[in-house]
Amino acid sequence: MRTVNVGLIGAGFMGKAHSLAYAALPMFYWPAPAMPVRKVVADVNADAAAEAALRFGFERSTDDWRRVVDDPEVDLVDIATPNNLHAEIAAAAAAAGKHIICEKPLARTGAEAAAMYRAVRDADIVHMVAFNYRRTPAVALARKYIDEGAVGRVLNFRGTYLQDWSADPDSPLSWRFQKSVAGSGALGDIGTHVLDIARYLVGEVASVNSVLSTFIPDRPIGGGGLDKLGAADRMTDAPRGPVDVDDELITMLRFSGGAVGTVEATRNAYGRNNFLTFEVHGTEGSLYFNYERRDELQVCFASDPGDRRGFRTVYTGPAHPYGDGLWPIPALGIGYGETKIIEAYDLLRGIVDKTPVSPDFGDGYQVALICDAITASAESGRWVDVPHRDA
Ligand code: NAI
Ligand code: SOE
Repeated sequence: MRTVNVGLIGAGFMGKAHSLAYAALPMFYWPAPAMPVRKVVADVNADAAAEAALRFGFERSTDDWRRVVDDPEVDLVDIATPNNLHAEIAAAAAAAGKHIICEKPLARTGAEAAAMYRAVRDADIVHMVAFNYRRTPAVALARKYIDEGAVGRVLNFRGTYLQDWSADPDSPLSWRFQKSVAGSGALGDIGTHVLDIARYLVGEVASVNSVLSTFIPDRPIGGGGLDKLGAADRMTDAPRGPVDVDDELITMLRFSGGAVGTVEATRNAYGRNNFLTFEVHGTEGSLYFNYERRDELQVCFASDPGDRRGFRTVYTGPAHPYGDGLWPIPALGIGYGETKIIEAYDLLRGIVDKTPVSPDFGDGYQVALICDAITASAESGRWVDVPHRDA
């Protein structure tokens, strides 16, 4: 069986999730498209890199990402660093002819994403942006219902991504609150996941009318390079630094196909954890998904008898998208790890079959253009058109 040698850059939360996916992929999908080999892991923190090699099962470690990109043994570069490093690493990896998976958001701005897209477009490589939530089987099932016309013409998409890990003003000023590193706040960090799903289910976003708000203007400095996402790190006595990104996004959307929609995103909504939801209303029915109940897709059809009409629950299992490799009984439980295993599976299939994967850097670039338009709209208070990415 063919092997694909992986060079992972960034040994934090996503480094762990991606490593798990490479290890577990052949256990779930067999025969695997290729055997992923965890070759080398890099982290700017040498101790973290060495520890990751042990914990995540890599043969070697380094504190210099360039050694991963330049490594002749590496076939696939996996970018799991904070957002400010995505562009430079991706450009170097493309120039070295490596396949690339890059965490979301692809870039901090549309211009940065454009450069990344151009770097990979003409290279003979597979490139993927890690919007993994669209690979939740229930989300893929929603797409199937829409493609088959089961809900008719889509009229409305109502999406949210609500969390509460940064609601405490004394949780640290991690890289996610620094524009120079993150690019934006809730918008880029979690709003982009919903925008990806909106494009996946409904199509291109044509224009936006948006509000971006920052409610917690400063936070305690410290906590190191790793973002512990609010856990355990309440820092009441530390000096504080400015937050220069948004805490909250609210945007209206107009889709090219005529549908309308809204997206809300915040990491400060007490009681919400990974509340990534969408409701799709069409001329023939409705769909509802909530990641906190991710085995379930709620469906309602106009064709149901009037006295029986209402949402009913489909539990995803072997009969549904990606179900052949997952657990044998519906509702045994799809987890975050499974979405990353499916992502790795599709990526390796693309590499082996030499076929494009989705979402790719073009999709990541288009989402970055939507984010730019949202920022411009929030500044002007007006509707702003979203340009289509240049080919
Ligand atoms: P993290 O803070 O947990 O880990 C980042 C790691 O990158 C740290 O170990 C840090 O030392 C390392 N790093 C920083 N500079 C580096 C450099 N120059 N060279 C090598 N390593 C370096 O961050 P997390 O949560 O893993 O986020 C990483 C990326 O993944 C971000 O782009 C984020 O937006 C994305 N993400 C995506 C998720 C998804 O569901 N798809 C979930 C969480 C994060
Ligand atoms: C923090 O908001 C975070 O880790 C995001 O960065 C991820 O993209 C999301 O999947 C989970 O939450």
